[in-house]
Amino acid sequence: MPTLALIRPLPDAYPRALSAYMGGGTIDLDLARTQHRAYVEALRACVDRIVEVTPDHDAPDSVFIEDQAVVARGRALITRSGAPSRRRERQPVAHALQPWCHLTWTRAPATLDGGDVLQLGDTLLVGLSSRTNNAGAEALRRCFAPVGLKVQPVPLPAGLHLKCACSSPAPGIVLLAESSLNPSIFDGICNEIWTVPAAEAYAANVVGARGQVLLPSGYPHTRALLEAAGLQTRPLDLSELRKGDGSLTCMSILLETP
Ligand code: CIR
Repeated sequence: MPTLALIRPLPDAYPRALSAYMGGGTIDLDLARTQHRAYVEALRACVDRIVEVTPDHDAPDSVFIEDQAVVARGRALITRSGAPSRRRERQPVAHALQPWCHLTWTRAPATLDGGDVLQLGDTLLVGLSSRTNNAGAEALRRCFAPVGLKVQPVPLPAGLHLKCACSSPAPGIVLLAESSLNPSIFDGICNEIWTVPAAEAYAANVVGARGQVLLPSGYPHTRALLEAAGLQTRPLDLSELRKGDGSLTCMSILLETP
């Protein structure tokens, strides 16, 4: 169970964030900041403590901290983003993780974005995407094999990251956007798959811990599905964060601390 969340404030340069996938449109920076603050407040229900990494106001995508590290079982693999403009973001994230994790660095030619990695029990699913290559998946395997985690690569048919199509709202459960990935990739590594209708695909990315689930507002079917399972939902307006191709998991790194 995660105890701590690492977050990074929204930078002044955020209106220039990469937006080649679901984003685009003019970003209202003040509204984006309000939405990000509401996200951080909602996260308090999921962890004991929130630690803020120093902002980098010249790095437009730096609020999307998830992409800079994969953390599990006391280890952190500091990634090497598939987006060259994002590589400056990793050093401060590594520094912030140092008190709790044994650090390993991803080296060229490997590329890896944290948004492509979903942990389900003893397995790390890794999306092979425009951001993550085979060498990145191999770096992940080498880093986490000593702590008993297996790595299962999944070629991504579409989308920015693996977790744009799926996430885990509670232990053993996968929330999967309809028609996005072959459900057989989850065989033997989760207990149940809950399918989100294609029209609500954006809501397949949620943050869940301690029976609480943060989800984007405006997705009633997904919300009802989570509540019917006894989870408490916290809908959040993400309009300005989505314009920068952001979703919920990408704005934090959750970790278990001793
Ligand atoms: C990017 O293109 O890298 C950012 N604009 C969005 C990153 C979103 N990250 C994530 O979903 N893990």
